[in-house]
Amino acid sequence: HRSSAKCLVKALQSETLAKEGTVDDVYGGLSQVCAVLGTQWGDEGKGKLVDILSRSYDVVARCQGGSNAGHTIYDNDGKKYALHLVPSGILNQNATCVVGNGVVVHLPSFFQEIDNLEFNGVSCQGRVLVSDRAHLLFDIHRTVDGLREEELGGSKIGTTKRGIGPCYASKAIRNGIRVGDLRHMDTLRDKVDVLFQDAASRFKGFVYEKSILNAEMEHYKSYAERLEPYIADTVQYINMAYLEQKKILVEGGQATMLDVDFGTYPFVTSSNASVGGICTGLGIAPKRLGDIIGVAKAYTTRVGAGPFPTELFGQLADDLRTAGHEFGTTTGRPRRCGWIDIVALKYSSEINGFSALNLTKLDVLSNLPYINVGVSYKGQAGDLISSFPADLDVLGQVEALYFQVAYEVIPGWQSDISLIRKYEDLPTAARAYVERVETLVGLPVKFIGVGPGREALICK
Ligand code: 2SA
Ligand code: GDP
Ligand code: MG
Repeated sequence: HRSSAKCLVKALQSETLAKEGTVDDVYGGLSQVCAVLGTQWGDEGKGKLVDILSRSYDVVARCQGGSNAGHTIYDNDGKKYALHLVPSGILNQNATCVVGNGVVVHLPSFFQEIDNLEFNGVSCQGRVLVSDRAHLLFDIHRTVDGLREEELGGSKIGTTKRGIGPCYASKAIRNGIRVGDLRHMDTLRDKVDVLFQDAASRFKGFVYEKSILNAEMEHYKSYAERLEPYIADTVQYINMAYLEQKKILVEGGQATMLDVDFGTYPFVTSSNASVGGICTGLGIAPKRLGDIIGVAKAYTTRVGAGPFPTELFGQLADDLRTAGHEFGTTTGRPRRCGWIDIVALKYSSEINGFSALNLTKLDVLSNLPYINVGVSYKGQAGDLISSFPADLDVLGQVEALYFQVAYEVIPGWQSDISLIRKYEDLPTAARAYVERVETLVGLPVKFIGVGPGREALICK
C-alpha cells in the first residue's frame, strides 16, 4: 500500500519541476511563471521561499491583499526584514518587484517600508513598480475597519485593522480610487470626499469636517509626487517580461483557507488568496502559469477568529507557539496553534492545483514524543465529511468535540534537525512524517524548512 501510494506521489510530480538533484537544479527547474501560495490560514513561511527562489527570477510580484500581509525574511547575515506590501524578492538586487493591480496600497505604509529598506541598504528606486490599476487604501478605510469590528462585538472577524475589507468594498461598490488617479489631483479631492461622506453617513459619531479632507489632500499631493517614479502599467510590464523570456515569481499573501470565496467565510480576508487571484491581480493569463508551490506548515496556525478544526489548547498549544514564535508579523497577535489538517490541505490542493509542497517549520515539532495528523472530519451523527465544508454550523460541530476529527498518531523524532541539509540525513521518524503527508495529500514535498534562515531548507 505504501509503495503504490509513493508511485502515485511520483506520478503527480509536475513535469516542469526538476526531478532530483542539488538545490540549484530544483530552483532552476521551476517554470518561467511560478507562484508560491499559502495552503492553510497564512503565515506558512511563504516569504522565506519567495526570498530564496527570487535569486532565479527576474520579476517578483504580489497580486492581492495589502499591508495586512506580513512576510518575515532573513538575509545572508541573519538580518531580519518584515515585509508587508513590498514583495519578498526585494533583497535580490536583480529582481524587479511588482505590486500588482489586485493589491490595495496604503501609501504611508508603502513609503515607510521603502524607507526602512533603503535605510538598511536595500535600494528600491527603479526596482519596485506599483500598478496604476491598484486601489489606494486610505486611512479612512482603516478607521472603518476598526468601527466595523467594534460593531460586530462578540462575532468580530479579528481583522488586522489595516482597512483591507473596506478598501476592497470601495473597489467592488465602484467608489474606489486607483493609483493612476493620483495623476489627476483636480478630481481626486471629490473622490476622497465621497469616501468620507460614505463613512460619515454609515457610522454615527464619525466626525467629518472639511479640514480633515484638506489635511488628507495635502498628504496625498506629496505622496503623488513621490510615487510617480514607481507607477507603471504592470499588466503590460509583466506580459512584456513574459514574452522576453523573463522569469516571473508570484508571492501569495494570506492563504486559501482565508480566501474570500473558498475560505471559512465570513472569517476570511477580502481577496482571492488562491490561484485565481494571480490572474485577476496581475493580468497574467491562466495558460502562462506553471508551477504553483503550496506552502504548508508542518502544523497549523490561524490568527483572528473563525473555525479551526485541529486547534490545540493548553500547554501543547503554548509550547508550539513558543517554539515556532507564532506571533503576527503585522500585529504581533498570538497565533492559534493546532495539528496539521489534511482535510484542509487536500481541499486547498484541489483548488490551486499545486505542483508540489514546501513543508515548513518541521524543526518546530522536534521535541514532541508524538505528532497528530488530522486525516478526516465527522459530522455530529458520526458521518464522514467528504470535503472541507462551507457551512460554519457543520464546521462548528466538527470543532465542538475533539473526537470529530480523526487523527493518525505518528511517532516524533525528538532530536534537533535544524542543522540538517539533506533529506536522507533526517531522522527516520521525520522522513516518515513528511512521506505520510505526501501520501495523504497526494502531492510531493519538494522543499522542507528546518529553520527561519535561507540555508535552513532541504530540497527533496
Ligand atoms: P484582514 O485584515 O481583513 O485581511 O483580516 C481578515 C482575516 O484574515 C486574516 N489575515 C491574516 N492571517 C494571517 N497572517 C496575516 N498576516 C499577518 C502575519 C497577521 C498579523 O503575517 O502575521 O500580524 O496579525 C493575515 N492578514 C490577514 C486575519 O487575521 C483575519 O482572520
Ligand atoms: P508568511 O506570511 O507565509 O510569509 O509567513 P510569516 O513570515 O508571517 O511567518 C512565518 C515565520 O516562520 C517567520 O517568522 C519565518 O521566519 C519563520 N519560518 C519560516 N520557515 C521556517 C522554518 O522552516 N522553521 C522555522 N523555525 N521558522 C521558519
Ligand atoms: Mg505572514
